[in-house]
Amino acid sequence: MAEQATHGFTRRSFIKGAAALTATGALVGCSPQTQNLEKAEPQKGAPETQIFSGACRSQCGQGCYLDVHVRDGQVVRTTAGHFEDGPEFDRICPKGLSQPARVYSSERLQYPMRRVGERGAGEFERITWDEAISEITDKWKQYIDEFGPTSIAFFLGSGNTAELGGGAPEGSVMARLLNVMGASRVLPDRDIATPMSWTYMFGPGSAGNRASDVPNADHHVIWGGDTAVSDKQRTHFYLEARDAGSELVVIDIAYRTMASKADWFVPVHPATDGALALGVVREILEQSWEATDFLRDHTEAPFLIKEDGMFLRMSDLGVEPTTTTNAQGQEEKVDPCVVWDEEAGEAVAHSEAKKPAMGDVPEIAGHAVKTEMEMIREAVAPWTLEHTSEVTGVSADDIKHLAHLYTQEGNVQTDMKFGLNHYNNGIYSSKCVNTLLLVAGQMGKPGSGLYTGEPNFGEGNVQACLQLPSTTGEVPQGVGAIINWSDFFNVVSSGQKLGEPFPVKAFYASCTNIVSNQTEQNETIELMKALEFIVIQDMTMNDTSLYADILLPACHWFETEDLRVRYYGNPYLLWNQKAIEPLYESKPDFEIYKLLAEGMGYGDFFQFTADEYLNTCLSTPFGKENGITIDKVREKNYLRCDTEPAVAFEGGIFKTASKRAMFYREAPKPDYNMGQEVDLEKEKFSCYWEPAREADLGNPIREQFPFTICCEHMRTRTHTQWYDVDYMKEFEAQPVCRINPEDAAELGIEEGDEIRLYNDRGSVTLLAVLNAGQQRKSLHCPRSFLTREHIDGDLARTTFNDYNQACRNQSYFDCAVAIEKL
Ligand SMILES: Nc1nc2c(c(=O)[nH]1)N[C@H]1C(S)=C(S)[C@@H](COP(=O)(O)OP(=O)(O)OC[C@H]3O[C@@H](n4cnc5c(=O)[nH]c(N)nc54)[C@H](O)[C@@H]3O)O[C@H]1N2
Ligand SMILES: Nc1nc2c(c(=O)[nH]1)N[C@H]1C(S)=C(S)[C@@H](COP(=O)(O)OP(=O)(O)OC[C@H]3O[C@@H](n4cnc5c(=O)[nH]c(N)nc54)[C@H](O)[C@@H]3O)O[C@H]1N2
Ligand SMILES: [Mo]
Repeated sequence: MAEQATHGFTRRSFIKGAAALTATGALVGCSPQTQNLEKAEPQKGAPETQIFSGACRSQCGQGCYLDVHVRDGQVVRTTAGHFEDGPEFDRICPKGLSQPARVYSSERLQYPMRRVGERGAGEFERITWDEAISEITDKWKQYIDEFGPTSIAFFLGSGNTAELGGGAPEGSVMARLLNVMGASRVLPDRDIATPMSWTYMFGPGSAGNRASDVPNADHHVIWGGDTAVSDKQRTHFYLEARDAGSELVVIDIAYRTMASKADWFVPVHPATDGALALGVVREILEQSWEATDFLRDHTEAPFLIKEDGMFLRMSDLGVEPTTTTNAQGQEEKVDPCVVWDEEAGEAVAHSEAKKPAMGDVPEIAGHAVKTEMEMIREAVAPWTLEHTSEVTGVSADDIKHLAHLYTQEGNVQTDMKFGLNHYNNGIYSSKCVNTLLLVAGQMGKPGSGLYTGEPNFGEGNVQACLQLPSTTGEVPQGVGAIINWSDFFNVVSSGQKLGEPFPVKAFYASCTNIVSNQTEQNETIELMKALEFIVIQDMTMNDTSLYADILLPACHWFETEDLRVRYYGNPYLLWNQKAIEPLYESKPDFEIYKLLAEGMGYGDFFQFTADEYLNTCLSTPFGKENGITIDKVREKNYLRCDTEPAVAFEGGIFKTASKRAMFYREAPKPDYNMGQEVDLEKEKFSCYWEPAREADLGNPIREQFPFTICCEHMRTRTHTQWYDVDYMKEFEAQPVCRINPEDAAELGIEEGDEIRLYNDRGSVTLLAVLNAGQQRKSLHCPRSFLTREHIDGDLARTTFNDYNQACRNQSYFDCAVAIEKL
């Protein structure tokens, strides 16, 4: 395998290599390298090597701690850093190991530049920093005078997960700049559905158990994720648990790397996981295997719903509501939900009941009522083994086996990843799976629940960072307006938002490659053409940089100090030292934001040092309680932050108002407003499910466009980062499409053929890879290639840019296409 991967590649040998890699999963679990690499004695006379502390800061969720080796002012290699108090988190992967190639990449932006050719043509001239800043701020001031500050829209991507240069979505320095200016903020709207389902049912905050709890599970179910690719540094915990005797189950639409490691692989049709979960719940109830005590004591299953869909509350029994002060200091009405106490034979506030009834509750105070448990039974009734099997493709025996496993075979821990999230029905599928976990009682105890990685420090004290007063005591005016990505093109092209005039003229983006990464690329390109003035701040000449009017070169992570805050692979805050001087004329983002603020006349708002800003960020309740300051992080360059316990919701105490897990909401709210029509009935109950928009096999659109594309995340890149690292192309050289061999035979497609995938939105041409791990009519195309790397078109041109009615989430995988062999 290694030989195949490192020798000269023809296109054909690459394809074979790629297929083999996919099936057997080379590159899995890249292990710590420090021990082997650090022992070499320096050669006599050779320049001394200095080691600086660094971190991988792309949003792959891992955030590995790196030692950055510098010789003669040059980064010469990277190895895994060492945590004295957590060596199980000492990790590095090929991305971390190839960082030096990114530092010295020929794709780096070297100077500020001004567009001279047509938009998108990539023709620029070199300008000075002074020219760049004054050109930008002169334009911005003109727009503000004429159209107001909301005519300037900011977008922050996930490229740099450190606080000064990129940061948490809310609290970064860029967010401060736009708050000071009162500008608009465009939201990326991704990765929302599944996490939102957790908040919806379990309450806000971290929902998962931690790595230290992984060994306590008897079974691990990875549901919709290939962790060997997308959660590399957590995967070894699974493999160690499996070797120690736990069962590894993978529920996926294709046989990918983790399926190859699993004891049991359950293939499911795309976007039907919600249906599968409902079928499993029905079978559990059929066998009376549900966790009755857990449901009664720790969920809202016994809560009563009236015929009008509202909760039966104490006020219905004539008890006046009281008030309390909530965590935000606001007054809140308290009108507790009522349950039927079987022991007392009366209706009481849920917290007072000795034994709440789960069904057969008499009429109370003139109201016919139903428990949520009864509603669950009704909702799953249609999901018979036959029907579930027909929709999901999972056999009746396997559905029964899942029901047995989740209730009769000990502790089950579930890893719900973004395989469910990236469809239009992602919110519903995720809630149905949550329902299964609750009905099975697999939450709130060791070895159960969700495993979502380590908790992180979070976004820091966002409000304090945004509210820092200026030297003259002024407070930033706040975000001028929020624009959802899906609405952005309409707003820009129509000059209206929600039917009111809303001119947007200027766009500023940092840490993102939106042209490649947002859905429906042709629309993104139209958008980029419709905007009057575009500033892009990045490290590379990626697809988005090509559209800039002014390009600002940000320096590489190793060229400036920063604090790594957001990650799931380890529980640490990481201090990144400056290892080398910024190359060319690139600057730290922190400095660029300050220059822009000064140019706008807002310099007074940016008179803090990096340390002052970071200490503000660290001043969360947890930070204060534990005396966390930037100096403390710098003592060892890493600081462990156990912000959450090893077992989430331990003892079945949830973070909801009732402290019970919720299945039902009487007044759900969509999480965005684009003037869309909403049928709120769908949003109320966790057992509501509907098929995906295009990925559903039964959709009539499939007659014209029979295949779906799962544009999965790539092993050798984080989104589009590392596109400029040739070592990585030895493993994933160019865009390919994995297709089931029988489908290929029907279309006369052979391994390595050029094929065109198309629908009404756009098309892409790439190479076919025959792979028996693919279901019929279901394609996998690793995404993250730039347009120029495709034979023709771009994978991102095939996806759609609409949202679910209540959840602002891009549906990357919900995409039907037809295939043409070229
Ligand atoms: N190497 C690398 N790691 C990354 C990233 C990266 O770009 N590169 N990106 C990071 C980010 S921001 C994110 S959001 C995560 C994404 O994390 P994941 O969601 O784990 O990543 P994907 O590779 O997109 O994998 C989706 C998996 O779900 C499966 N799947 C697709 N549709 C369905 C379905 O309907 N049902 C089920 N059961 N399975 C389905 C696919 O076959 C695939 O195995 O990864 C993070 N980690
Ligand atoms: N088809 C398809 N599209 C997808 C997905 C999918 O599964 N399929 N997944 C989506 C998901 S889940 C996500 S999270 C998004 C991610 O989308 P993006 O957030 O756009 O991700 P990246 O491609 O990593 O782009 C980050 C950019 O930041 C730049 N950068 C890195 N460090 C710095 C820095 O310190 N300063 C500055 N100024 N720039 C820096 C990098 O050069 C890079 O151009 O992609 C989404 N797009
Ligand atoms: Mo993501």
